[in-house]
Amino acid sequence: MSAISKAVLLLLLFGIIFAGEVCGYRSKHWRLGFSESSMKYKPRKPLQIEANETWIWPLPAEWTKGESTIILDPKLELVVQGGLSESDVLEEAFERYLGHIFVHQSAEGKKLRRKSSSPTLLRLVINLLSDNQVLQLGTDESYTLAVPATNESSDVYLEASNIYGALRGLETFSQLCGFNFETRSVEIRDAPWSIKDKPRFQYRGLLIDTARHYLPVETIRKVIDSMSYAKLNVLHWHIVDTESFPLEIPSYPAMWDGAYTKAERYTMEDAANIVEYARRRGINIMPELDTPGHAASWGVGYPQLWPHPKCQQPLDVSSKFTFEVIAGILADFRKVFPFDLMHLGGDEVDTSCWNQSEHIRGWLKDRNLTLHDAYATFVLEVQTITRKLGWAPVNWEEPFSEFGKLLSPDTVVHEWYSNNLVPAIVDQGFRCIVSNQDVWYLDHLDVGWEEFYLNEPLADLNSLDQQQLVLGGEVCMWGETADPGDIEATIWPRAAAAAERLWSSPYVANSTYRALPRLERFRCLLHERGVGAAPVKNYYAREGPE
Ligand code: CP6
Repeated sequence: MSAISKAVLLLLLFGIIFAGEVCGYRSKHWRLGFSESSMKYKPRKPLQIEANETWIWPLPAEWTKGESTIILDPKLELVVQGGLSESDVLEEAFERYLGHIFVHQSAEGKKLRRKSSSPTLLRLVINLLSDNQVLQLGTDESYTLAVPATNESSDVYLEASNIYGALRGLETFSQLCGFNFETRSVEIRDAPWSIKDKPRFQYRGLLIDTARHYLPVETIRKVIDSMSYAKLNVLHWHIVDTESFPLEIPSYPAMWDGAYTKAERYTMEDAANIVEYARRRGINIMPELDTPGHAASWGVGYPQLWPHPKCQQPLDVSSKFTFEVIAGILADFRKVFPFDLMHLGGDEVDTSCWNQSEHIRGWLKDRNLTLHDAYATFVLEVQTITRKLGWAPVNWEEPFSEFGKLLSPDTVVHEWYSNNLVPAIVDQGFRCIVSNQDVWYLDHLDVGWEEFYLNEPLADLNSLDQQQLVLGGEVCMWGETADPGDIEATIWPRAAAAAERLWSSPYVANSTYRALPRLERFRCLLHERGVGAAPVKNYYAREGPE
């Protein structure tokens, strides 16, 4: 190849690549400690994506873009029309997003606002196709977003089936906006934009664990805020476990004696407020009551639930009182948790304790039950209580593996432990949530974002019927090693990698190489919004000097 054709090829290559805002964190300090010559300052490289791409995280289903730049007026107005002509959820959300979009201008005061003589984009019109305001599993979150090519006399147009799709569209809209530090205005580049978007999976979850470390309500609110930025839609609240029982239970007022301290508790009103706070961001709360294992803290207030004072779990399977308590707790839960799904745990049950208790041994013998039978009886009884209260039960995978055929057919099986159990779960006709512990457990700090990104929930499922039983997936922030001080940095940015896997088409979101600059930028967005996300890549530790 001649030198000239090489040069032309290089030019072409650079032609299709263009630079975005400088929002990477290639610290100039990382070279310290290497040779003297490498310590001189080098400007950071701007983040780059290919010309036909978008920065939006997670990637939308379809988009087209143009080449003009339009300017957004800080006095942008919201107009809601269609199925609802006003919506406090959307009005509040719009105000929040204005705060995110105009963050620099609001910090610098009114004098930087654009003069009204210059044409700016003034209206955001949201057209709702229905007045449905119920948020449930399967609520339609699709939307279309059109940003015009010019400022003059045109609106940004967002259309959605309902307010929750509109919330997703507002998030996308906010990610198209950027502050231009030369003109000191907020602009949208590459207009006109036409975006058609919908989630790949209806269940896109994050687990938090308030038993191993208490999380203040404010921390939970911040986690909910950050989930909405990544379009996650279910917060799985693992409320109680062996270590503590932090939630008030009106039917059994001594139950929260099992909390660490009086300060480290939630009232039922706190719980109801969290549910409503999440709903206003398009996020359902799925509570978990883990039985019969992981429940020793229940016995602090009610010691009769322990098989034996020295052998405190699983909960006493032989006593009526155990199931009365569970029914009471679930009835109390039902008043504040409206989501269709109720997580009943059922994981990691070591039944040997039942054999160490004389009265339970006698109970088993009278009924001719094995320990395994008793475990099944327990889980099935709790499922029955749960179904009577109008929930579909969710269980971790162990009950499925141990006695799957006995489970109620509407059970959602939550895969986590066995590598590749999903095909077996859907073969039996059960719905499934995927949380493969090797790649989607956030407490595993050595697992990188690329592994989160590349986990495919539908791996090895060939038929559409099988695939449709996979509701989606969930990343798990188990609380043994994370507390309010580091939970954001442990969740983000890796949860965002899974969020794109769950939202976006696998045909588009298929390359970590292409995702990297976009994820770096999404992390900047999290920082701008006050979320303490960790570095995507620690360049100091992972790379040598250039
Ligand atoms: N707590 C509960 C946990 C875990 C599970 N259930 C867990 C197990 C293994 C790992 C991480 C978390 N801490 N209640 C399993 C679903 Cl590696």
